[in-house]
Amino acid sequence: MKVYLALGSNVGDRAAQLAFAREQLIENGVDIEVTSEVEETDPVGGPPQPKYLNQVLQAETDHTPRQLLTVLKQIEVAAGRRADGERWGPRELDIDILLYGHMTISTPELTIPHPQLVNREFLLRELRQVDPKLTDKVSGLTAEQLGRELEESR
Ligand code: PH2
Ligand code: MG
Ligand code: MG
Repeated sequence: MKVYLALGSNVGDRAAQLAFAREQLIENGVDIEVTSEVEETDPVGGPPQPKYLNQVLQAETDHTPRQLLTVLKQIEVAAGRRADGERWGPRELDIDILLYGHMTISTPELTIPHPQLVNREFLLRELRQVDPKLTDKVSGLTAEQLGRELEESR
């Protein structure tokens, strides 16, 4: 299955933690195919906190969404993230599933597509770097068009 993941870090050696995430993903059955640039972004939501480094990846995996989520959580913990951290608070490493094929999932643990995807300019900008033609089923717009609309609405 083709998946799109978002990496984020705003505590410690941010670039090293993103590199650790990419390395661990590959070791755990998530084959990274395309990477966006690593971008420094202002924090969105949560308490006052340092700037993030963010990056979007396109990957291929045989894991189910739930298995993939378990793998991502293990990598976050291995990078030093505390499980009891504040919602939207600072973190060593965050790995989110933006898209899992064309699947939509809505459970307490997992919402796919990622609910913040269309609200965060940097996610759309990075997503369109890895796949500009990717299309949103609801609006019929490509990542490129959605990103431009969001930028123009500011
Ligand atoms: N993640 C959050 C909260 N706020 N802001 C930026 N810029 N980047 C993030 O990855 C981010 C955030 C919680 O997941
Ligand atoms: Mg997140
Ligand atoms: Mg997360």
